[in-house]
Amino acid sequence: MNTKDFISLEEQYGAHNYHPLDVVIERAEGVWVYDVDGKQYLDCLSAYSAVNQGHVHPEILNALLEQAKKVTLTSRAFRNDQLPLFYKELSEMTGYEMSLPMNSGAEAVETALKLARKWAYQVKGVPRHRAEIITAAGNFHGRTLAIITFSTEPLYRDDFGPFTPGFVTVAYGDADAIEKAITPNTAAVLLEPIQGEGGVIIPPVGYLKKVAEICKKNNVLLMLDEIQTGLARTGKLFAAQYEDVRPDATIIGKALSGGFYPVSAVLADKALLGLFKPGEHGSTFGGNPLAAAVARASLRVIREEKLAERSQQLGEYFMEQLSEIPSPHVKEVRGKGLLIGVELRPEAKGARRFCEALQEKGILAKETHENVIRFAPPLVIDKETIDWALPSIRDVLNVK
Ligand code: IF1
Repeated sequence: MNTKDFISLEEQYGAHNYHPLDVVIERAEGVWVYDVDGKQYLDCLSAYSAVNQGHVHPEILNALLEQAKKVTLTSRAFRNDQLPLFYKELSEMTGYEMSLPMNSGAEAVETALKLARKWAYQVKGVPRHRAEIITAAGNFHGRTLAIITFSTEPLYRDDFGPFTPGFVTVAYGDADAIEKAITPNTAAVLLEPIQGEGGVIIPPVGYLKKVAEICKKNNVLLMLDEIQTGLARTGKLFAAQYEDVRPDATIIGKALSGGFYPVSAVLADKALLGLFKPGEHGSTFGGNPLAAAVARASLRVIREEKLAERSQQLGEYFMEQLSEIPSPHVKEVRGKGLLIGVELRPEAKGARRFCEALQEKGILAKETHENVIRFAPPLVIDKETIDWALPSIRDVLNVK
């Protein structure tokens, strides 16, 4: 079987809900991935920031293997000896009193939405079934029916109605728009600190801080989706820390497992997360011992290898170097830590062809929103590897 064979099997038997680059990956280690022909690539996507710790991190692998030999799934009908330690370590690391574990990011977002509604009825006194949640245009929070209700991307939404009531969408980056949208029935504001899928959109300085103040003043919860930006990706444990904002709920996923296994969670204090009563929410796999053991190791690696500091330092260097590349196609280079977007001019005819050219040179990156190339390598990358990649990136950004 060669690359072509794998691709044709996939095209024949799999749903066509993706348009991947034609690279068939067989194994990976750290920042490198290898295709079925043995060709080596630098991973500049990190599975959308799920492998911040690097591919197949040995410590996380070990935790996975050791736990898999003991017990993998108990369901929450019984208790297991990993989940309590996961809860405690997550709390100590993030400063939230409690957490609720799920699997995918979208499930954790749904969990937060349910929590906000419950809080609105039980605590704020909003009349039942009237709660409203404010979201931002250009958001990406997942693919469930409730979540795509407030997507503003026609491709993600248009063919999938009818939609879920109770959501309001305002412009991103505009705190006044949020204040204007608040009514007595508003339960929460849900935002990404940086919009990843939206094209690495960084809101104006002070935005999150102002939104947090508005929420506090109006008795509205602030919930931040740090599924992509969190866990060291942007140079701090959470991107909201750049503005000293501590939201009422923080949603995490992706790198919570270092890419080994889907693990997500909602973080909040007891006054909020304590509202869920037995039976009101759950998941067969959420909080299972294998997931908990993997997540504990993933968090340990983030701490021990100081991945936030690494991301901040190397991100600054990488972004500076990218900004200095003379190219007729580049409109703007922006980012935080190692979440970097290179926006191309409309005349560049799309980012996809540049990603294909990078693939030729042994660098895997993915376009987002037509015109943005995202550079988000695993946070264990070093300066030498960035220096290795830069000449190729320079060449590609100068092709006609
Ligand atoms: C795909 C995008 C990235 C997320 C934020 C929740 C979720 C995501 C901020 C849902 C997921 C993924 C999904 C993945 C591609 C990827 C993505 F381009 F689609 F938008 F990263 F930028 N909140 N993002 O970024 O988490 O349920 O997927 O675990 O192929 O859809 P999930």
